[in-house]
Amino acid sequence: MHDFLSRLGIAEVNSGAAGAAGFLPTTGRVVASHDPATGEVIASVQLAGRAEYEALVADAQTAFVAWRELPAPKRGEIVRQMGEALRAHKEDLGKLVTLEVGKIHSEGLGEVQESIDIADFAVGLSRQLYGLTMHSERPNHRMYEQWHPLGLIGVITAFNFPNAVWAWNAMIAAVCGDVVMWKPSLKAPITAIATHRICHEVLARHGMGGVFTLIVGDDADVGETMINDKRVPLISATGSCRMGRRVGQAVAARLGRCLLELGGNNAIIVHHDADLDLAVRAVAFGAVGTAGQRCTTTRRLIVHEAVADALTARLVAAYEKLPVGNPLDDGTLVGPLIDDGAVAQFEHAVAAARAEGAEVLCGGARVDGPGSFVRPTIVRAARDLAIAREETFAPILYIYTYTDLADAIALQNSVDQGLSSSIFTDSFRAAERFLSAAGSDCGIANVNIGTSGAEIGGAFGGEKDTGGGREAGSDSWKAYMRRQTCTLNWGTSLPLAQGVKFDV
Ligand code: UN1
Repeated sequence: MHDFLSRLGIAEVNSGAAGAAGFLPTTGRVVASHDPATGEVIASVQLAGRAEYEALVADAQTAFVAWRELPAPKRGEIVRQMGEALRAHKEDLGKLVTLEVGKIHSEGLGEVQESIDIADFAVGLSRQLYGLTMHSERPNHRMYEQWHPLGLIGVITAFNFPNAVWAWNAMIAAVCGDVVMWKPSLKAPITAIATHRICHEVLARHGMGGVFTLIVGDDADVGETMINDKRVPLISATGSCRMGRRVGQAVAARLGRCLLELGGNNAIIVHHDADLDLAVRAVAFGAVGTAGQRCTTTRRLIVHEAVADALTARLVAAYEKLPVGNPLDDGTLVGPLIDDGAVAQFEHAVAAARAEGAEVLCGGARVDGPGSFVRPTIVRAARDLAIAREETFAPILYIYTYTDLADAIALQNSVDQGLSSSIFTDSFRAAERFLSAAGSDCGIANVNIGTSGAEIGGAFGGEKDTGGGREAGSDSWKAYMRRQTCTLNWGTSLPLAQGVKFDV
């Protein structure tokens, strides 16, 4: 076992449930987590089931009563210490992210940095959970709104950001006064266990161990129980559109709240006046970074016909030099896909594109040998491809050409998903048009930067089948709180609003 795993407290077989006092004994099936670069087992987890779920809900509910009483800036101070603990473990945790999900080391570190950043953001926010005051129409009345915590938040995360997406939710929810139960992906449970342990140690020092709980279990069992549980007023879920539909329906049926961050099918438009040096670098990072497994990955490139051949040639040349290999090795830019199931989906998409008459310009095949590696792939599409309307979690870039910017924007917007989008142009008019109400329909719209790699300060999320949720910065915190409108009468009469008379 790697040294850094023992420093993170990872055993060969780990418990899949952690409550107020720490990890609990579990009795479910044992699931191994594999290094996607070698196929070797990293460590295993004994899954938790409904009995542990009930115990954790009880811990969380007890913790909530104490946590919500603590002033928000005091909660912020504890979150600050969690950010410090993540800083102290950044190198080890970043390596674990790389080992377990295959993103290159710099991206593994970047992911932990994203968690540290959101902790810092949440600390400041803990003194800025502002409500508005309004002028009452009645004399001697005061109106204002205040924000209270919701309670227990269920956070369901995907494998591709096994650390940061939980932190986006957990750090913000914590300063808001909520408690969080985390159900991570079974494809990345070890990162979740290590991350939880680091933060739990800080909470436990303050006698607040139940504020964050962790449950590693099956969707059909634990996941379904959580999304149908009225004691969990908000479910924040990241994953596929299919998963989001299931979560959305179950939570809506009990009139709960959802925060959904689902699939993307993100495009970059490259206008005729674009700086192609910037565009090549941004497209390569957007399409190939994290081996094409970000929800913000660039999947479609829509290029003005005047620069299409030049840009395509430069991209193919850049792709052919991309170092594919073990993500822990210095110099590697493309690691493996998460598993062989993902490789099969990649192969299916390439075959489907060929069957639709598209031309594979480079890549298109898996890499022989151990590990779930594929070659970064560029597909030239002479017409709209059905397969390009689906989100395939792999480094496949579909290139289209256009003549009129209006057509490029329409093509970009024509997919079901609406997460991220970009335009490369030096034209003020083209950029503003892209950003206008008639422009990109996505939750994120960028100019001269790619579709992925958003900062935590903005609200993160997208429209249409992406689910409509917003996480991380700006005023996303409001999703984790309930708004209360308060009217106080400090006078000696009881005037009614709207001039209504009701004298008794
Ligand atoms: C995700 O893929 O689910 O903007 C999140 C980005 C990252 C977050 C991606 N900051 O690419």
